[in-house]
Amino acid sequence: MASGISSDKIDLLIYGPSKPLIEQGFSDQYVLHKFETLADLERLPADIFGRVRAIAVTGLVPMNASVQSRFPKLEIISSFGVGYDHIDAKHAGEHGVIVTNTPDVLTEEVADTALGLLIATAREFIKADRYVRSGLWLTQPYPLTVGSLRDRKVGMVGMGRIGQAIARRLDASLVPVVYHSRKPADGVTHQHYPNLIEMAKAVDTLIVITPGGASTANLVNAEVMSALGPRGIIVNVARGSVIDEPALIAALKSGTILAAGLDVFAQEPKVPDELRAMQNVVLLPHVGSASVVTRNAMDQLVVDNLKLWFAGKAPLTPLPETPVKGR
Ligand code: NAP
Ligand code: 8YV
Repeated sequence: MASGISSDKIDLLIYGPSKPLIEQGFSDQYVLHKFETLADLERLPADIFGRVRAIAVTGLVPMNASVQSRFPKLEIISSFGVGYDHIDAKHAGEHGVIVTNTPDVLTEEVADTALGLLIATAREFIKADRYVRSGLWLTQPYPLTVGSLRDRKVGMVGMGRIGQAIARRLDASLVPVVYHSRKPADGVTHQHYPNLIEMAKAVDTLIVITPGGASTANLVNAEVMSALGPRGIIVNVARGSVIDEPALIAALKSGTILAAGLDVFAQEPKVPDELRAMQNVVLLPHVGSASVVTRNAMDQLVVDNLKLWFAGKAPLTPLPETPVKGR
């Protein structure tokens, strides 16, 4: 994309997967530089590092302290997605750089995905679809599923924006819900468990919807899976890092838990062969928010946050780690 003399124009780096709506969202007041990977970033002409004032991060590419510190004039990072475990927000805050994300506009879509994934896992929809396609239905009916929502109690791991939207869907489906988070969520009447193991003992289903990053790494571990027990179903729409993936594979193999529905993995897009070979898992390629309508809304929010900043106004969705002052 364009580079060269930018004088009074705003140099904006678009970093990550191609996103036409974001790339087309800026007037000729902006000079756009586009790079998809960290390796591409290394090939950026040296003079551009000193000119970039804004970075639009369009995917889960690393935006750590060492990448940020390459841009001495950086004012704002506008990131696509609500999760920001790929961005060192603390470093940005300490260096006066604002970081924005895209909360709320994807909440209902991700909640739909979580409920769909839970039902598909419990009622074996993907396996049953394969049964029809293979012609086996002509020989005998599909076996009754051991899993059902009718006799389940769900423990939400995380009860923020998306967790609450999932809980509303479960309430409507008459499925009892409790939750674990570090502190009780404002305005939520479901029972709160400060201790995840205690909650796992009290339920048979976990839906994981916390942020990723250090504070939640391997939060759902072998001990939690044992506490959940042999009827246990785990749905993860958070980040792969929140579940101890080798422990999950072992628990699924040994019957320590029944099944899992996973939208996210530890080393995306690599999914362990062992998981891919299992019949008691439903595997999605990180599509929680991935509809045209929701992704368009996320793209638009990335653009709006940047434009507001350069119009001298406060962006709509700054992170708590980088509060906007004086606008
Ligand atoms: P949110 O409103 O900030 O909610 C986060 C919830 O997690 C809160 O209840 C929070 O409560 C809890 N939490 C945070 N750290 C925790 C910890 N260490 N232990 C236990 N609970 C913890 O965020 P959101 O908008 O619901 O989004 C949640 C996450 O979903 C995102 O960060 C992202 O990783 C993931 N996501 C995935 C997809 C997808 O495509 N699969 C799409 C969107 C989002 P406390 O602070 O009280 O602990
Ligand atoms: C995106 C997500 O798929 O918002 C999030 O946290 O995980 C998803 O909506 C992800 O950000 C990809 O860039």
